[in-house]
Amino acid sequence: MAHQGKTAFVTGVTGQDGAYLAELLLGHGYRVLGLRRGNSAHDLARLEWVGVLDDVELVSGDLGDENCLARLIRDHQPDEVYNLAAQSFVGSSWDSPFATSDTNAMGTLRLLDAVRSYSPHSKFYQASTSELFGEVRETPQNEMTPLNPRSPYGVSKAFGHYMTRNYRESFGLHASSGILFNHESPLRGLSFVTRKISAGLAQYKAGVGGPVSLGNLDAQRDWGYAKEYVEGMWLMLQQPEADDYVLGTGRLASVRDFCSATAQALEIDVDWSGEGIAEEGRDRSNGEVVFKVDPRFFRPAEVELLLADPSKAEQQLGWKAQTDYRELAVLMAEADIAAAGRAGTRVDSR
Ligand code: NDP
Ligand code: GDR
Repeated sequence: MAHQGKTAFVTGVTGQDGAYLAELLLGHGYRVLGLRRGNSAHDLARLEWVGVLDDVELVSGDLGDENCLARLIRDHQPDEVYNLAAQSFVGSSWDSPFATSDTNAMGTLRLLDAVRSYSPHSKFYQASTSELFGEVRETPQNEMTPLNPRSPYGVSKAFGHYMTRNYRESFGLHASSGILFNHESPLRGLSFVTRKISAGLAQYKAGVGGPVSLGNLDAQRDWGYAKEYVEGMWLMLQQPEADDYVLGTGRLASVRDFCSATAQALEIDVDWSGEGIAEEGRDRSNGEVVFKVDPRFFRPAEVELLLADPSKAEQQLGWKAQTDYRELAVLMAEADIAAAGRAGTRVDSR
């Protein structure tokens, strides 16, 4: 396909946000180069799902390989670089802190340095996160809130965040960080709690799965719809000056609330009882346990509450989240009930 427009280089293109961002950029007429580290058909499923697999130009590489990143940036001179690749599961970051840090911290530096050395005109987007705030001291959180990360993932992302700012200030790169609060979709990985709930409950509803085992039901998050958030990423790179922006809905819900919203979407009437690790949710229609607590899913250090103040993005980018967590639960449940019973929808063990 001949492209008259800009070229974007997207790391993490096989992930949830990568697929939606590729769709958005192609819609704007971009040539999209996507970094792919794997070689299985499985990792292309999301690009296929959004219908862009044939339009994204996949290039092989890894954030661990600085020569490869330098070569790709030098050869393609992209107008925009979106660094979405990461070991993005907070829970695994305690098991693999070195690999998490190498990808999320050093990988970001490798890419920033390739841009600085070989294509300094490229605009750069860094996938920063509300996990930077960790154990919060003020609520809601905005761009000025002090960082206090509470997991190896959060610490690794703090390095990437500060390095992006440092390259902006030191070398004049147009490098922006999006501090994005949790955003979900039917493309969300099966380990993350919202998708674990929607896929698990859809399997229960379809008669092919048992109860959904969860950790901390009291954790509260600001959950939005991923498809809307990639628009915010793109808008950040269309600004005359690079900057940092918080994206979120400005509304809170607990893990338990998300369970109840998903159950409602699937017309399962849940009766909650018990406390702590004895808490459970039963299907009123037959008394079967549909949600239970399993201490294996508690984290060594929990982030109890994250709530965005997205007013800067609203004022400066004209960006505003549209979908709240209940609507999100409905659209995820609908996608998972359609898929339930088909291969490849089993809920991960963690
Ligand atoms: P996913 O986990 O769905 O996608 C991560 C992507 O990174 C995958 O394409 C994965 O490839 C790729 N990747 C992992 N390690 C490497 C590596 N060493 N080299 C190259 N590619 C690699 O994440 P999301 O789409 O949900 O998130 C996108 C980004 O935004 C991440 O950086 C995440 O930390 C951050 N973020 C996400 C939020 C959310 O709520 N979704 C909120 C805030 C920030 P493969 O397919 O091979 O595994
Ligand atoms: P998070 O998302 O850690 O916020 O990181 P996740 O969905 O994993 O957890 C959210 C909250 O739910 C609690 N929880 C469980 N979590 C999982 N995964 N599995 C469970 O069984 C479970 N039970 C309760 C967690 O303890 C937590 O409090 C996501 C990722 O996308 C990051 O990459 C991103 O940076 C942040 O969102 C913003």
